[in-house]
Amino acid sequence: TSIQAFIQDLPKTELHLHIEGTFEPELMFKIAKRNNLTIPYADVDELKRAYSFNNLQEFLDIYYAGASVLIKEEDFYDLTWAYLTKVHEQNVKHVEIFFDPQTHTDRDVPFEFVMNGIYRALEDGEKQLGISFKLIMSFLRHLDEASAFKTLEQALPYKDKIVAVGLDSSELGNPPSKFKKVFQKALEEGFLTVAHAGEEGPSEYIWEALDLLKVTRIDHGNRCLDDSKLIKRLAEEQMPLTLCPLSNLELKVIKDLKEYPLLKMMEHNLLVTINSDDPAYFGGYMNENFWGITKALNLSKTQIAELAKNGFKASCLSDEKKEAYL
Ligand code: ES4
Ligand code: ZN
Repeated sequence: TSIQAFIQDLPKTELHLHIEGTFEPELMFKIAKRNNLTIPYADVDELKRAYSFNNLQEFLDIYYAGASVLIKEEDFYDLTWAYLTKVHEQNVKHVEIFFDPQTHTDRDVPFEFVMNGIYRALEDGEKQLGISFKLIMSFLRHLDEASAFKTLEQALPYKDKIVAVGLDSSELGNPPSKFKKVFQKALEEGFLTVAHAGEEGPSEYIWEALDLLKVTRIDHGNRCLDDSKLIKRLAEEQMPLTLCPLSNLELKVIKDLKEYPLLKMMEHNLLVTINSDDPAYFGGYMNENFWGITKALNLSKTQIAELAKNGFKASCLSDEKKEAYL
C-alpha cells in the first residue's frame, strides 16, 4: 500500500489537541450567525487569509477571537462533535483533548455549559464512533494563579470527568513555577498533571514542569534538545512528549519540516508522539501531521508505526486497553 494509505489505516491517538483549535471557519460563521454575533472578517476566505502567524502570540490572538462566538452548551457540543466525526474518518481510536474554561468563563459563559457540551459530544463519540476519550482541563498561563484556582474549584464537581489539568497559552514570561500551588492542589484532588513546556520557552521550563508541577507528559518539549541532562532524564523516565509538527511549522518554532528534530529525538530514545494541536488553524489533522513529517524526513513504515504505537503507550488508557494496540 502507499504510505498515505498506510498512515490512514493505522489506528491512531490524539494526545495534544485544543478543542477550541478545531473550530473550522465554516462552523465559526454558522455559530456566530445563530448567536447574532459577528466575526471581524467578511467571509470564510478572508478569515482563512488571516491565518498567517509569526509566533505563538499572533496565533493566540486569533484563536481567542474565534472562540468568542461560543456561548451556548450546544455550541460546545457542535464544536466537539464536528471534531470527532473528522478524526473518525482518519481512524483515530482514542483522544485526550484539552479545553480552556477560562477562555469562556471570562466572557461569562457558565463553566457547566462548556463542560457539559464537550462531554456529551465525547460520550456520543464513544458510543456512535467508537472513539475512547479523556478530557484535560487546561489553565491559561497568561492569567494569574488566583484565576487558575477559581477554575479548579469550578471543576471539582466534575472530577470524575476530567483526568488531568494542563497549562497552555503564552509561554514566554509565564513559567510553570507561576502555577506551582494550583498544580499541587490539583494533585491532592487526584488529577494527573501535564503542561506545555519548551515550545517557545527554554529547557528550564521543562525542568520546572517535571519538578514543580509533577507532570506525567510534556506538551511539545522541543527545547529539551538544548540540554543533554534533560534528554537523559526524559529518556530514562520514558516521559512522553506530545509533538505537533504542523503547529511548530505554522508558529515558526521551526523553519522547515525538514529540520524537524524527530529522528534525533528517537535516537535519544525519547517517547515521542505526533499530534495536531489546533488543526483548524495549522492546516491539518492527524493524517496531515503524519504525512507532513513522513515526506519531510523520509520516514519508513516501521518508523511511522512506532510513532503511532507511542501514542497509545503515552496515553492515559489502562494497560489492558493499551495492549490491544501494541
Ligand atoms: C496552543 Cl500551540 C499552543 N501553544 C500554547 N497554547 C495553546 N493554546 C492553543 N494552542
Ligand atoms: Zn498545544
